[in-house]
Amino acid sequence: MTDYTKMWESLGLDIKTHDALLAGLGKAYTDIFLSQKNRPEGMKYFDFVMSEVHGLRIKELMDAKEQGRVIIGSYCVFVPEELVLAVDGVAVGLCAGAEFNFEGAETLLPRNTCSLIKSAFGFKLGKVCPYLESCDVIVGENTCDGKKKAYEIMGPLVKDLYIMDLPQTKSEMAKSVLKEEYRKFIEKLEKVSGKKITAASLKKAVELVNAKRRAVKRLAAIRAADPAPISGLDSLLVNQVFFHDDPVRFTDAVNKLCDELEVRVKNHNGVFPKGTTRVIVSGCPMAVPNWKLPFLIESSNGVIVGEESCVGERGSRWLTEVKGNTVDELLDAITDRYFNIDCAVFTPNPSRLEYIKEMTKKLHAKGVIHYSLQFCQPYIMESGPVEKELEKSGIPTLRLETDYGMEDAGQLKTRIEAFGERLKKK
Ligand code: BJ8
Repeated sequence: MTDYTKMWESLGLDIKTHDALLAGLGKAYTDIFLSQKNRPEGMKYFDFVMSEVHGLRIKELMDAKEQGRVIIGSYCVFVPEELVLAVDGVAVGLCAGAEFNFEGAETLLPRNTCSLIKSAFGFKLGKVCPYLESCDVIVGENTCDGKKKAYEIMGPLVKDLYIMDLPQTKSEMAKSVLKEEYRKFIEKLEKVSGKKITAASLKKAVELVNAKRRAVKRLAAIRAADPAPISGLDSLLVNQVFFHDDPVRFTDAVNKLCDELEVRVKNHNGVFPKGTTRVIVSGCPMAVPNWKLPFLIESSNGVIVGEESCVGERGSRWLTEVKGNTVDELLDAITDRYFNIDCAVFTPNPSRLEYIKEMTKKLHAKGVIHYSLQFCQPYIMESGPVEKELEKSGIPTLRLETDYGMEDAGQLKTRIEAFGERLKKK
């Protein structure tokens, strides 16, 4: 095994704490992922990516930097990867899914902040995230109030925090605000990279990201089969790796996995028996290594067949139409694409509810588990009306609120099992 200690030291990581974090991550991965039965062969690639997530991939980022490419980190699917690729940059997702150094985070943030934000701060203050430390620019997008205010506090802690303002309604004026923000982001990218975006470079980037999204859409569609050819845990992992891996290599690996899964479907070869209770998980994004809820569901005789989440279909279901011959025309197409994203920070947000219903139908799910992180106002607030409407449409719904800790695991499991009993009678 390659020793990356020197590279991590050069990034200013706290080696002892980082070693402990990697050991914990490796154990959790073995217990949760490698213990699954009859996994697709194609998941070996993702096992490898995870085993090298702080190693080889970071080395690739360092090599890219040496070649003069910029590394742009972000915390939200509203930050267009296409624009980063169009200056030959590398885009990396920075959301963190582990309860790490929350005591440190709470010296700067209120206790009642969601785990996703606390985790980002815990990783920064604990000096354990090589992605964060590799970034030339970190984009902080103004979405929920928690993130907005947290970025004000994060600013002095990082090298270059770029704030992107986002609209919160779906009016025409809001769309023009989004386009203007993306235009300003282009200016920033051109400045830090020293490269100009052209229609050709932007078109190429759009096609590259479309290919990546097409591959995960293909995976999402295959999951309509019963028996399920892949677990929800493994599918989530693919969607998490989406934010870290090289886009071309990732697309290729997902398509290979899909080839295998299509054969499985033909042969009625599943990871769970036919007729296993099928659910959709909807709500807050689950960043690596947040596998808590899927693990609880799939170890309670259920299978997750779709994620209505930014680490899932909300983040990838729309493609960008490749139309236009100028940067401005292509930017219109990009804005159109991103403006569809139905994050709960938008008001009103009816398309999200409609899509949960659509997913439930097309993936033959029996019910929906709505997942909110504690203190996440947008998703907790939206979960009440979502539950009411889904139940009215005959879709049983379980609303869960949790965090990254394991203290409530037993209680959650009991509720999930009771919900499973309800679904069996449906
Ligand atoms: S587009 S969901 S990635 S903002 S969990 S930090 S909302 S308090 S993550 Fe998100 Fe973009 Fe929307 Fe998607 Fe705030 Fe809630 Fe915390 Fe959240």
